[in-house]
Amino acid sequence: MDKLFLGLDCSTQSLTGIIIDFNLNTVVCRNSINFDKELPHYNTQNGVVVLDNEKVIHSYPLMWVEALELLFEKMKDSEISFFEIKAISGSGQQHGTVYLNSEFVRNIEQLDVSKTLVSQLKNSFSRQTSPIWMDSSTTKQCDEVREKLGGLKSTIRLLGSNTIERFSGPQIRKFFQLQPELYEKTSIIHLVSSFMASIMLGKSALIDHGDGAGMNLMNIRTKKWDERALEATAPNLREKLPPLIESYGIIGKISSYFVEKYGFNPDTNLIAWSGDNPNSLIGVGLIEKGKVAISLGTSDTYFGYLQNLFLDYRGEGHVFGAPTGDYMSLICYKNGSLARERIKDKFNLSWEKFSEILNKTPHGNNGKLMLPYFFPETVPQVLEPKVCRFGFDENDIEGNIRGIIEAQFLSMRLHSEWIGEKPNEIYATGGASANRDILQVMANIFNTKVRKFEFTDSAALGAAFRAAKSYYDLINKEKTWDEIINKFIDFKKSILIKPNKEYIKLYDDMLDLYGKCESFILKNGEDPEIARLEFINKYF
Ligand code: XUL
Repeated sequence: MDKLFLGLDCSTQSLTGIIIDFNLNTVVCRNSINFDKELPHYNTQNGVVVLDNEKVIHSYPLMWVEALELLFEKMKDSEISFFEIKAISGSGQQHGTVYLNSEFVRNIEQLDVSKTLVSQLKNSFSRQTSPIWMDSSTTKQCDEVREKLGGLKSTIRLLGSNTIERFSGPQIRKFFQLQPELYEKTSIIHLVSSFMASIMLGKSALIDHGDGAGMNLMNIRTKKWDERALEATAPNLREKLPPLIESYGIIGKISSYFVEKYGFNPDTNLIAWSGDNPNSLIGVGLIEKGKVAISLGTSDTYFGYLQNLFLDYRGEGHVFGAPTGDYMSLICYKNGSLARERIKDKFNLSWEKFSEILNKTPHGNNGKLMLPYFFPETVPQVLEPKVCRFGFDENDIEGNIRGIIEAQFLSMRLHSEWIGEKPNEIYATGGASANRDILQVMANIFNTKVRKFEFTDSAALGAAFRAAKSYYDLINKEKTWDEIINKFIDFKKSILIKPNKEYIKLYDDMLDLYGKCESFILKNGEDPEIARLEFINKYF
């Protein structure tokens, strides 16, 4: 019976696995490993370690491997037989790079089932830690590469994005510049997604067009490694990078290690892994224009499906490959859930209490506005963290709670304008999308309906959908994306949150004001105080 598919998601804070059943049209098994809690010996905080200074943020690839073993140990105790799984795909936090030595491929090819993965892979790294998407330490390298590629516009035209601190290319360049001997000893550089795929495959896996586009190394039109970008980044880089493949490409059969150890079927197909955002695009069923998704996770992202290539020449937005073979647009905020948690924790609140206060506070926050850069931000670019408050201070509970939530959505509305037409519906996903009160603020600020699904694991679900799609194509029982999505995403069971029309004008004006605050702090623009007082007079 061709019915079970596994989707894995190696995210910043956890590794999640879900199995979907095509007969029952539902998720039949879900498990997750939280890195901080379940692998405390790595000493991570929110899945990461801060090295040298707060701009240098890494994680441990060996921790992800250990989490994989732990996850399968947990999942195999469920009633579902791994043997029935027909295909597997996965998702990884984007941009993070894993540096492997010449032992790696031999090690994964010859895994001994009587030993753990960790014990057999620990000598495979030329660098023990992986810089991840939260790292903001490569401004110098970004400038160097951009200049070599002919400046902002030509870089974006070539790669689909400006050179960005967290993207893999500038990170690779920094490693080459600071530790040239270790760079030299690196045989393969993987992304989080292709690294995890390699372990399950028992061979070095390919990088898909979705995640490949987040490296500042892939030509966004030809979807091939770009010679100029490779050369501008580091010497002999092409030899160290795996080839690229379509996101729906089959990369091989599962490694015998997993067959023997956990009872998978040796015929199980592995589909290329991709980044968490491309996976989420399909995981929320976004394959048409006019709708966008907002994922509220460790990072907050705003993304949409693009049938044709469309670029942001201001350099804040990105274009990646989509699982369908087309494109997707995205903007990413580093100040996502960790920034919301800063406020919640400062006042020692539960999420329920946080919501209660949010609901009590008036729309427009009595004219109190926040620029919430608790961490370096990418949209807009802010390299030194700073939190700016207009009309209140850090001890004002109500001001801070509504301040951060309104700031996050005002900023998204302001900075997503390049994507074009206003969306007619927003799909909400990610952990914090479970909070209906936050979604109501989102709906009001965008003046758009927000749809909240039962399921928040959109990246893992998207990976399982991708596994199913490629498998059915392979056995000539093609299913359309719509068929797959409609089987598992029950629009009738989703909740539709409507914008409150009463606040349309207020938030249009507040958007303007927010833009003025941003330009005052970041671009030496005019002091927004008079405009803020006018706003207060008008609405409060
Ligand atoms: C996207 C980005 C983050 C990571 C982590 O560009 O950096 O969303 O994928 O989730």
